[in-house]
Amino acid sequence: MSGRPDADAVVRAAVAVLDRNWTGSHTLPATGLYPHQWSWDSAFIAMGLRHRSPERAEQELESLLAGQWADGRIPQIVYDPRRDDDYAPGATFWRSDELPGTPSVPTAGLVQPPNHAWAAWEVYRADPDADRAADFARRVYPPLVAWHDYLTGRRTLGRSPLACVVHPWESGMDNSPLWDEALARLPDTPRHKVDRLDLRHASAGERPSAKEYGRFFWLAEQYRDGDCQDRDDLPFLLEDPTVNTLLARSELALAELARVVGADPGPHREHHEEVTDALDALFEPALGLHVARDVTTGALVRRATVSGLTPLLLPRLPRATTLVATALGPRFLGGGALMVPSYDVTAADFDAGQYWRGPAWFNMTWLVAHGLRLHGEPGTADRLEQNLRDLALEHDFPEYVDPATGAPHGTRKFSWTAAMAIDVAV
Ligand code: 9WN
Repeated sequence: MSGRPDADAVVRAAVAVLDRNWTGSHTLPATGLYPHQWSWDSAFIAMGLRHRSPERAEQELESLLAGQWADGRIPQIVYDPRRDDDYAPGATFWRSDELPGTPSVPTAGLVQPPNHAWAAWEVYRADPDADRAADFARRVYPPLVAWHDYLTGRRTLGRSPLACVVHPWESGMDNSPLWDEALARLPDTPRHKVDRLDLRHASAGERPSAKEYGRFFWLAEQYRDGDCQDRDDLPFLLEDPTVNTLLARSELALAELARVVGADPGPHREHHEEVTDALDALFEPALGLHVARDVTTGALVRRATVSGLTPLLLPRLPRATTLVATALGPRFLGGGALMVPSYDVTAADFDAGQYWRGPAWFNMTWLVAHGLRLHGEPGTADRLEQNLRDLALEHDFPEYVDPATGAPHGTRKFSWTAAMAIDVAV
């Protein structure tokens, strides 16, 4: 995609953002609002960093892996203890050091979507130093296998090969409409005082509501007080399309890494197929895309969100033609959106500025663009990627944008926005 006049300017500015947010061992999602290391952010960041410094991209992923638990989970957040007063819930909320099998660094007990093995494979491929790349592959393959084993062993709580999320934070799409009904069944009164430290850095209208935060904290408290054990009677248990799509996509990457390190790629390919097939249970014909399944009630959550478009990343997806039509149709891109809205623009409660309830995010647009290219829509993929990098540069790498106008929202100098912009500009 080289040759476009401002590609260099995009890369230069994006690299400056990643340099600014680099701590020496990992990249903060954004200084201020997110002062620790976040799991799926680091994998997206590594995807962009690999073009400028494969070595730093390797360090980014390995610094996250230093937070892995003995049961294989890669935590949502690896805390920097020096910044524990800057984000809630912090390390003192989780008290991970009091549990057996936890690492020496403090972490959250929850997880985030598994895009790590995919990122590790892309970083490996981008590293021109063959010895360094091979060493990296040898070091990361076993912990990445353990991570997938955790998801497929302890998290398949819905009598299906699909992994469950036990908290909205685990989906990475915290206040997505997919979680409304399940959250409505929960109390919004945690014992822990809900510190809204986030509101120092972002306006209330752009962040989850007080009620949502009450429920987020209540649920996190329940999970922590149960020693972060995964049981099928947890109060929030859902199967999410993006979590499982990234699991399946990452299994393909693990199969490639297995080949490199002399392990058997067969089980990874088989698991890829199994999750791809199982995802069909989340397909909702009336909406033309995948939705979440509430394991507690057994019901599908009939809301069209960007999560339900990401199965397009899977090469052998049976519903690909329908998903492409839905992506290009009135709920998402049909009205001329510049990037992919996080929620159905035709829904009565669509809100173009409210976090995961309407705005377009750069990581999700990048994922959907990949999927559209894979399934025969290169023109739309190119247009989305062009808009992605242009809006990123124009608005100082915002967290998310109004999908119709491109108006920026949330924090600025946001790391994965910069990383995605580098990836599509080089
Ligand atoms: C909770 C760091 C994270 C992203 C999530 C995004 C937001 C955190 C928050 O920021 O979530 O994990 O405080 O709102 O929703 O996807 O990983 O960038």
